[in-house]
Amino acid sequence: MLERDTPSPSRRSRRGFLKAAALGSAAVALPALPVSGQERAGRRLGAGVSGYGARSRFEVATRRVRGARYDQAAGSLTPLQDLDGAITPSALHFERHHAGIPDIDPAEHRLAIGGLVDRPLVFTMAELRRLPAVNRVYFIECSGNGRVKWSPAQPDTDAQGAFGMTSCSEWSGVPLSVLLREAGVRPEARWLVAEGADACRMTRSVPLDKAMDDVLVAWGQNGEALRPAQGYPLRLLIPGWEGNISIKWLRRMQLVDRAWQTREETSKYTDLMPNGEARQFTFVMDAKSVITRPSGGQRLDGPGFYQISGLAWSGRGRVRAVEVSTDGGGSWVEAQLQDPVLPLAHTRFRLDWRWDGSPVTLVSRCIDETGDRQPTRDALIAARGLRSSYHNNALQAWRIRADGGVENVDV
Ligand SMILES: Nc1nc2c(c(=O)[nH]1)N[C@H]1C(S)=C(S)[C@@H](COP(=O)(O)O)O[C@H]1N2
Ligand SMILES: [Mo]
Repeated sequence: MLERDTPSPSRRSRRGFLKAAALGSAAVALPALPVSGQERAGRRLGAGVSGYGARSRFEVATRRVRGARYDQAAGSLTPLQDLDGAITPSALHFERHHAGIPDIDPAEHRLAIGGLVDRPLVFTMAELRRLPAVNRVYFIECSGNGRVKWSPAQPDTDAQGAFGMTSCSEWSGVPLSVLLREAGVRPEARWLVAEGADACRMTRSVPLDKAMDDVLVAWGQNGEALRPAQGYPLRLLIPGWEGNISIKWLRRMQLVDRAWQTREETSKYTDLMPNGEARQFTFVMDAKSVITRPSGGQRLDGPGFYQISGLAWSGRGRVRAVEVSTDGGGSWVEAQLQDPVLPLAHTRFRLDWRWDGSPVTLVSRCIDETGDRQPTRDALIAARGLRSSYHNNALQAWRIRADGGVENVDV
């Protein structure tokens, strides 16, 4: 597989890398394979087909539940360290609910639009699905993602524990602007207030210019219906902004002249600054990145070739570059970005690397298309103080010990 007839220059150097790393064992002609458990059992027909697929029983990546499993205000974290590519499998999309997951029959669900509009409207799911739909790949990230970085690094924190409150899916739905044009927004309207159908009736105010821009009213996730945890049958998807504003189980939207100052906009989801004042409506998620391989809790199998790989994203648009340091931030090299690099979506980066077996500290740094770049933890704390728990996008570093173990450190 590694040998090619006409190697391109990059292939040639890759091959050199692997040769030097002596990956795999040498064999002459057709290598004999070790006898597997399946072979020992004798050659038998495999399993048949099924109506809805399940992964291999050997695959074990799971969401990690924060708090008690049956706590309805709990959250669960995407196992970023176990994923490939940029899309999060729906079954592993992180969850954050404030009052549990409601059980909604789509045949009974309605979406109402009212307030400062010419024509108040009520849609059934079937009516919504007749409208001009689009697919868009977007991440959703809780503004509390990276919260652990306000405290000094704990060695045993892994990528999931530190950054698992972000996931990226292909969403299907209708642009909110289509619905708003249908309703006819009155000139006095400045904000849109969206309400969920869960027990807490989660409610957030959305500025009208964002509502008319790239917001989706989504029913699809990765080609099928939304998962109940993601808002089945209907959610708001407000790309690039803190996850809390993407109201799940969406049932009502009102056009209003000012923000409603809901609980989620006053006591929660505000950032207390060093001077004691709180920042409000800090919507945009800043540029972030995390190396997922190698990352905390993993172990390198001795010196040699490894591909450093991770995810980067920004609520301001596309990722322009990801820089990786293997010396704790002393020097940086640019990683390769995996196509397609989409705005407001997770972007996978990769860097071919050889570990010489000595202790090293790996760091990644995201620079987005607006030039916004991740700060060091010290720089972030100097600007923001230590009194907020949201919106921490400080650099993440992993220390590789001489024994190959990987642990969480600050740089
Ligand atoms: N109706 C409703 N919408 C909600 C929430 C909720 O509890 N109820 N949680 C919010 C929060 S805090 C986040 S981070 C995102 C999480 O979306 P997810 O669970 O699909 O990952 O949904 C937001 N929308
Ligand atoms: Mo959140």
